[in-house]
Amino acid sequence: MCTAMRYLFIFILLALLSSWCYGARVVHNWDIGYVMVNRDGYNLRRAIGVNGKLPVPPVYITVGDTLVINVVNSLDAPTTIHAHGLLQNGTSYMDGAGMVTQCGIPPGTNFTYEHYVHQAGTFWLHGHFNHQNVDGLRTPLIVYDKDLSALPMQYDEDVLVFMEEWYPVEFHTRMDELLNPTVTFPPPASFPFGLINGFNGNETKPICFMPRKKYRLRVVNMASTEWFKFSLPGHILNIIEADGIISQPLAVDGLDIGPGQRYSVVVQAHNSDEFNYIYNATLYANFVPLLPGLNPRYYQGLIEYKRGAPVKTIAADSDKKVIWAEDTSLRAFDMQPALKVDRTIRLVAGSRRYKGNMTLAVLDKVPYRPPLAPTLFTALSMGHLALDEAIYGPQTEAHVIRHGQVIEIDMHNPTAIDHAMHLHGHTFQITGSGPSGVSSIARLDPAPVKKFSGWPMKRDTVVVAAFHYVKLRFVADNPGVWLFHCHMDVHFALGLAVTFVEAPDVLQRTQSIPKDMIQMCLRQGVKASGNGAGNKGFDLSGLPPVPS
Ligand SMILES: *[C@@H]1O[C@H](CO)[C@@H](O)[C@H](O)[C@H]1NC(C)=O
Ligand SMILES: *[C@@H]1O[C@H](CO)[C@@H](O)[C@H](O)[C@H]1NC(C)=O
Ligand SMILES: *[C@@H]1O[C@H](CO)[C@@H](O)[C@H](O)[C@H]1NC(C)=O
Ligand SMILES: *[C@@H]1O[C@H](CO)[C@@H](O)[C@H](O)[C@H]1NC(C)=O
Ligand SMILES: *[C@@H]1O[C@H](CO)[C@@H](O)[C@H](O)[C@H]1NC(C)=O
Ligand SMILES: [Cu+2]
Repeated sequence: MCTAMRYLFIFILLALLSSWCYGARVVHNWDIGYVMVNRDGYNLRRAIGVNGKLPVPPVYITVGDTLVINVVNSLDAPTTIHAHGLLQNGTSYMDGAGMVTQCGIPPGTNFTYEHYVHQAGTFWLHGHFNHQNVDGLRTPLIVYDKDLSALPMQYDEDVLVFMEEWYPVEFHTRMDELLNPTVTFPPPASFPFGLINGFNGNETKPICFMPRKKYRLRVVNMASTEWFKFSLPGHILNIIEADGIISQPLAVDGLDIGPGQRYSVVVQAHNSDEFNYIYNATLYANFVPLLPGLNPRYYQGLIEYKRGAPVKTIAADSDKKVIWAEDTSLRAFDMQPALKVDRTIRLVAGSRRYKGNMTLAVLDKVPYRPPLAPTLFTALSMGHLALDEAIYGPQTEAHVIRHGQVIEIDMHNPTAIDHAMHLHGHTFQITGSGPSGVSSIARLDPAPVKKFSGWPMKRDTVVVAAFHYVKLRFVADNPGVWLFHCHMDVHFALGLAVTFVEAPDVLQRTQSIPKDMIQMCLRQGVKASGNGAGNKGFDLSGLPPVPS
């Protein structure tokens, strides 16, 4: 072997080794700005796109890669990007939660997110400042596995099915209508259209199947308030993943997916290409009236085995019960038993009327409102006072949790509306669920406790059904500041959120805010240190009063 060849060989070997050990650096440049789009076939409206486009193209990486997103903010408002489901272990400041882990990126400036991705699975990226996700700033993030043989089922091809809802007006317009006591409920823009893979519902492109192959369909609900039911009559859906966690395979007829949730299902294609098939995607909501043509909205797409082949209609079998996947019917593949609880935090969702007949939402005591300094910056700058919940300001609903403890969230939903609860920085075990006898004035009736035998599923977003509770457990092994909030943006905007300040003492020893993130605050006159009001000690003057 000649020298040059040998060097080339060593170089290739090194490149291979480094990409194996450290993964690739995958760089995306995102210029976030307004676009005028007609996505539903009726309404030309202003929306938020990336590089002048909507939908934002999905992002694909492999586990071990570093995902770099260079954001340029061309909006006239601050922006942030959250990687939904990535745990940000050691990098809480990269979580992108506006005024929780960072100030918004000011208009006309740029900022680079760097994510060291150690989790394979189905995630998504979305705006997390003033609900810009609802106006289009959202896209799937697919993290491919390196070693498929470790999965409970094998497959040949990966297929993405991402669904969104699309409203005729911008989010702030809907919120104004909702908060206006003179506008009767439901406000005019309450019945969105559904988008599938970026296209207006029924106009979506066919999904191509080849006979005998196995497909992993990654089904993502990026909707901000609505649910999707997804089914593929004539095929069985074998769930193997939910929210980035591998599950024991579970065969179902369909998925019932809450806002923010994701599933991977392995589907065995038929042996012949004689027929094409239909899949159903139904958009629905239970917080507005059911109205024919408006709620639910039924959509169909084609599973195309051969172009032009006849569509095989599968008559609904009235004898057979259709099995829909539920959050609580899954088991984790790693068979981790339920954790032993050190501390239970009881949270009760509710909605209350405040001054001016405004109805706001609460998850604990008061409607969540962002503080005047990002909560993470408070946790890092207040020394030993960071362990005192009071310094974060009452509106942040801060719960300080201790390093290493197993936390149980005992979440009750005594409202007539389902909520899709998302925890940043952790996946949680779902260890119990059932009807909740807790009324909004916190009366506790004995509720049957559904014991979860076996291996509780872990995920990052759970649907807490109306008049039900769930118990969620996680180890506080990820120091940082993590939001726990309803992923229905309307509810989140009304206040349905709390903040977990996890191990601020450890955080202070192990993490510090990059200088450019401090500058980002100061440049726009936002406090980058101090308590929740950006002041010293317990002086919270300047914080807006708690709604009464
Ligand atoms: C991003 O900001 C840096 C420094 O603030 C600047 O040098 C660079 O040109 C900016 N890049 C873009 C694409 O705006
Ligand atoms: C799929 O949609 C069609 C048409 O709306 C309906 O007849 C059929 O029952 C649906 N199947 C499932 C499993 O939802
Ligand atoms: C989509 O197509 C199906 C089947 O033709 C139809 O039943 C449904 O109403 C359509 N949905 C919308 C929103 O137009
Ligand atoms: C609030 O509602 C009550 C009863 O529904 C009504 O009497 C009152 O005038 C309303 N107040 C405002 C400020 O709209
Ligand atoms: C974070 O990293 C630490 C150290 O490697 C580990 O012990 C802990 O389990 C991790 N936490 C999460 C949530 O991944
Ligand atoms: Cu909700």
